[in-house]
Amino acid sequence: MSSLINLICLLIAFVGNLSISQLCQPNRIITAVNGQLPGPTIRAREGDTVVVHLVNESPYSMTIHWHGIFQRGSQWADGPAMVTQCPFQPGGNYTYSFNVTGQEGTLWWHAHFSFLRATVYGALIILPRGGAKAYPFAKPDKEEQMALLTGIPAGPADAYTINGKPGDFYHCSAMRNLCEPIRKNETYLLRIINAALNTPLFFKVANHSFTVVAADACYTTPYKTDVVVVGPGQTVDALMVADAAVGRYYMAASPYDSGIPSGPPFSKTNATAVLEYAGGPNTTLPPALPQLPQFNDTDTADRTWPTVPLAVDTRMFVTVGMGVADCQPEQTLCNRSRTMFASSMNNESFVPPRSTSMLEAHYSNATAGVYTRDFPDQPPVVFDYTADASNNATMQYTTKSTKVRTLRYNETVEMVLQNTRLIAKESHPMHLHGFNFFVLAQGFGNYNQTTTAPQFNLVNPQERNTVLVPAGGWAVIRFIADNPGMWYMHCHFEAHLDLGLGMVFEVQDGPTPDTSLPPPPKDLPQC
Ligand SMILES: *[C@@H]1O[C@H](CO)[C@@H](O)[C@H](O)[C@H]1NC(C)=O
Ligand SMILES: *[C@@H]1O[C@H](CO)[C@@H](O)[C@H](O)[C@H]1NC(C)=O
Ligand SMILES: *[C@@H]1O[C@H](CO)[C@@H](O)[C@H](O)[C@H]1NC(C)=O
Ligand SMILES: *[C@@H]1O[C@H](CO)[C@@H](O)[C@H](O)[C@H]1NC(C)=O
Ligand SMILES: *[C@@H]1O[C@H](CO)[C@@H](O)[C@H](O)[C@H]1NC(C)=O
Ligand SMILES: *[C@@H]1O[C@H](CO)[C@@H](O)[C@H](O)[C@H]1NC(C)=O
Ligand SMILES: *[C@@H]1O[C@H](CO)[C@@H](O)[C@H](O)[C@H]1NC(C)=O
Ligand SMILES: *[C@@H]1O[C@H](CO)[C@@H](O)[C@H](O)[C@H]1NC(C)=O
Ligand SMILES: *[C@@H]1O[C@H](CO)[C@@H](O)[C@H](O)[C@H]1NC(C)=O
Ligand SMILES: *[C@@H]1O[C@H](CO)[C@@H](O)[C@H](O)[C@H]1NC(C)=O
Ligand SMILES: *[C@@H]1O[C@H](CO)[C@@H](O)[C@H](O)[C@H]1NC(C)=O
Ligand SMILES: *[C@@H]1O[C@H](CO)[C@@H](O)[C@H](O)[C@H]1NC(C)=O
Ligand SMILES: [Cu+2]
Repeated sequence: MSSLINLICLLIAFVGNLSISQLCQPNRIITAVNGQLPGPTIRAREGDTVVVHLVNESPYSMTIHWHGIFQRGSQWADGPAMVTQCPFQPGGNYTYSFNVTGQEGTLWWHAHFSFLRATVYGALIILPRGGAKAYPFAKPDKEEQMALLTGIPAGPADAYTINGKPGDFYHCSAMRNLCEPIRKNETYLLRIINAALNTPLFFKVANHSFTVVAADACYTTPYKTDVVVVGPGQTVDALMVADAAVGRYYMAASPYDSGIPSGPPFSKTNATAVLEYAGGPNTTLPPALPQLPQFNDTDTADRTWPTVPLAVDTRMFVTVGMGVADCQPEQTLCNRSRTMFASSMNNESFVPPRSTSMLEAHYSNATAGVYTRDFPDQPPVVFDYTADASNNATMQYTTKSTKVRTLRYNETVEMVLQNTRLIAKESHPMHLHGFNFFVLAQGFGNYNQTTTAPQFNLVNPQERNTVLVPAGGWAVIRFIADNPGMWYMHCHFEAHLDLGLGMVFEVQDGPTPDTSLPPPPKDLPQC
């Protein structure tokens, strides 16, 4: 089958009086895309070219990230502000163009500048070339899949939402969140996206179970479960058979936080939508409720898949966590204590450059003053990363920097992501741009190579673009650096990203034009 060009136009604008008035804040004005929350779903088939024309009528500078798209040959379209491009200005417009090749399933798009992704996001669905009948699992009856997003608008007091609405369990929600009626015995493909800024979520449907078939647009060995866990940035595709009694059921999303009791406060509410069978009796009885796990139910959250490995060229051991840093010159509010909260990887707290994007600096060999190539492969000291006793001022101290790790084209990288107990106990959903990685292992405590490496599973890879590094624990990932360019790796908690929990891989060109970074588009926004 031939590929298509999908031309999509997105208008980013200030919108008032959207259904957002349900979120306990009547008449709030938000930034929305095409007047919708979530923004429009982009549907393509594998091999298609997606061309998105953006017109920015909001008062904010903007970039859009196509979360999980590899961007091979279109590196300039990845989107993170100051890493691959300067933002485009209010009143401006920009056209992103990229191919969706070698990926199928559910991805999404979101703003990648400041906190704008709270409302500027939508689903990006890639069907097989042959359409739904080419899925590697039984074709669902319902071709029209349900794109679900759980999101939380900025602000700690706000609600969780499913498709932009909080549902029945908030006093302020005037309107019931209803799905399209479903039909008895039909199979539905649910595309679950965690678009929340800062919260991993449980997802359940009362009296129904799922067969998980994909995660982050990678097919998985199918497995049955009655609860799905999704970290911010992650997606899960799950089949659901409408095999319960004809009636009404809640689907619900509730927070998961393994960091209790030292994590930051978060809302322990739940977002719901009502799932109704067609042809049921007309009733005012409340829908059936699912039994949601408790927010600290680590056992449930850890029912994950096994893993994979390959030969390794570069091994990195990287601590991820919170800390403090010296006040920066521009932070006048920070005078008194002379330090401020920061977060870091291997004690390097990432600061994006201001004058030009890192990809432009890389391309033009003009990196001086933009970034340095000394991101370390180990933390500065080996210590008991997860012990309460390590949480002292010396260990918390980090420095602000813009450091990259340079990789040869095609290098295989193994990275141990070790969470620390500094300041807080929090999980970190670590997202890598430009690649998928294999998750080799995950666990609690301090990582031990001797005991863990023999247990890496070589058979059933869990392949992802975002891995939840548990509070007080670690994760091991591997990827092949076969995509030249500048690729951001960062925590997908917006608050942590803002504090510096990120670094950038600089992947050198390969031997051929095909394996080299192409020149920037002529209309790439300038800073
Ligand atoms: C995208 O696909 C089209 C059609 O196959 C091709 O002409 C174009 O070169 C591809 N672009 C990139 C960046 O690979
Ligand atoms: C996009 O911007 C260019 C100049 O930057 C302008 O000529 C054009 O009219 C704009 N298009 C839209 C649809 O706003
Ligand atoms: C649903 O499937 C069950 C079991 O196969 C069958 O008994 C029932 O009649 C079916 N109902 C409908 C409405 O198709
Ligand atoms: C749903 O499941 C609960 C137990 O989890 C059960 O008590 C209830 O009867 C079920 N409802 C329906 C409509 O099947
Ligand atoms: C959601 O939370 C409310 C209380 O805030 C509770 O009554 C309700 O049972 C919860 N819903 C689910 C599906 O657990
Ligand atoms: C259900 O009944 C109520 C009144 O009892 C009526 O207003 C409503 O239209 C009915 N809905 C359907 C779908 O029949
Ligand atoms: C979860 O939190 C509750 C209190 O909210 C506590 O009673 C329970 O022991 C905790 N469970 C775990 C596994 O920490
Ligand atoms: C911080 O220090 C600068 C210069 O010493 C001073 O002008 C400014 O008022 C101070 N800000 C606060 C919040 O104390
Ligand atoms: C950057 O440097 C490399 C090797 O030093 C050279 O091949 C390339 O042409 C340079 N690129 C630019 C844009 O100057
Ligand atoms: C701080 O923690 C480190 C690592 O656990 C430890 O070696 C050091 O002795 C601690 N310092 C103090 C002052 O407690
Ligand atoms: C990249 O590595 C793979 C094997 O890991 C090899 O098959 C391929 O030829 C390499 N490509 C280049 C351009 O070096
Ligand atoms: C790793 O585990 C082995 C076997 O239990 C133990 O001998 C070794 O000391 C551990 N290494 C570290 C760094 O804790
Ligand atoms: Cu984080």
